[in-house]
Amino acid sequence: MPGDGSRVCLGLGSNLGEKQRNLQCAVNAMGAFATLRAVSSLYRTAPVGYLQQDWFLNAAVMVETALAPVELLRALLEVEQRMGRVRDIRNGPRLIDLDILLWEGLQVDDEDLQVPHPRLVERHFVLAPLAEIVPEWIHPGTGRTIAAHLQALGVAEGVERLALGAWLEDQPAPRMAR
Ligand code: PH2
Ligand code: MG
Ligand code: MG
Repeated sequence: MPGDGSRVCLGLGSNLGEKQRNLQCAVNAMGAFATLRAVSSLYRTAPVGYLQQDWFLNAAVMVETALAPVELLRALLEVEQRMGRVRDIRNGPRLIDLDILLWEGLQVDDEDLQVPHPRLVERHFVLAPLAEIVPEWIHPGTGRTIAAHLQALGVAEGVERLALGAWLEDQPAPRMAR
């Protein structure tokens, strides 16, 4: 559905199981309700918030979707669930985490959904991949570009870009269990 939806940036993260496959599987699953427009590199990142866990793979994508924000949130949570995500520890280990980061031309401040993502500007593991795909997008809360926010964070510690090229196509993603 080219051109008939909103442009939305999503953050992806995984630190359990086959991390890269989990990210690939999630992006594939999103094809049911969104069109992929841009994909960042993969990043190997040290855990933030809850430290007693494995390192993460993080990435960001830009999609176009005709869904409303709450509908997209529900669709992403459903992908997480169908892939087998279990929620226990806050900020703890996760098979797959799919977050709405930015929505072109829109801000949302509901109990269940805040866009832009409230912790976006302080998280290197989010800003580094995001700045690859939408460096010039303006954060509506701060008026600054994503590239400026990344620069403001300074030296990246524990955030390593992996030179994997087209990581999405590297291997076929497995089908999801229903
Ligand atoms: N996600 C969190 C908490 N901490 N740390 C890294 N490195 N990457 C994440 O995606 C991440 C995190 C909560 O969603
Ligand atoms: Mg998250
Ligand atoms: Mg999340």
